[in-house]
Amino acid sequence: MKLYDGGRAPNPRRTRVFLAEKGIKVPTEQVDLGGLQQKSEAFATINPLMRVPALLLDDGTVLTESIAICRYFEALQPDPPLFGRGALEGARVEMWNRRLELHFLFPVSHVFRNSHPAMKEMEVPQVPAWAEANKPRIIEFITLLDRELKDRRFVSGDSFTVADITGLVSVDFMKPAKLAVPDELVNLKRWHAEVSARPSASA
Ligand SMILES: N[C@@H](CCC(=O)N[C@@H](CS)C(=O)NCC(=O)O)C(=O)O
Repeated sequence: MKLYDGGRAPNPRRTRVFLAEKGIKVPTEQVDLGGLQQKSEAFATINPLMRVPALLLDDGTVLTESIAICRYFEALQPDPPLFGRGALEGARVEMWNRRLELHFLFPVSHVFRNSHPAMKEMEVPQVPAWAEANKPRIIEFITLLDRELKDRRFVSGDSFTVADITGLVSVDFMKPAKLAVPDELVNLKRWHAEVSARPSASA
């Protein structure tokens, strides 16, 4: 088994944090995104979408999409449960993870990819107006998230789940996108401080 990883990029980081929470170690190979190694012929045969993470299994099967990879490991090692326990909890985790992806991680990614000079060769064409259009959407969503976190410890309930991992990488990805969490979002800041202090956060 081999995990194709991508340094500080948010999606490979989601998988690494997930594995660290589970205490699972997987041999990894770094794909140099800055050097556009993901677009090489060799990597395109592993993932034709030319993105990381990608997990190569011993029988040659390749899994891509960070959450699909996380689900694979969840099934192999259910403890600690990071996709919830039972029908309702599982659905709530899925709901919050999707909400965070669609309304937080992806918009922050759009801002970064469409405004940062270092992304010129990866995001073709760069559309600065799309970066600008996403900024108020991010603030609107994290304001909602802040209200939700007023009454609970983690994103989807009382337990740390994959939705917290998506939230953690999204908040941290705001920095290179030159975005900041407004000071008044105190519940979001409290939650971020707590999840950042987990040993897995540095994975
Ligand atoms: N939906 C995919 C997204 C994968 C993705 O976009 N990965 C980025 C790094 S965060 C990438 O490989 N970018 C390379 C590129 O755009 O050329 C997932 O969840 O894994």
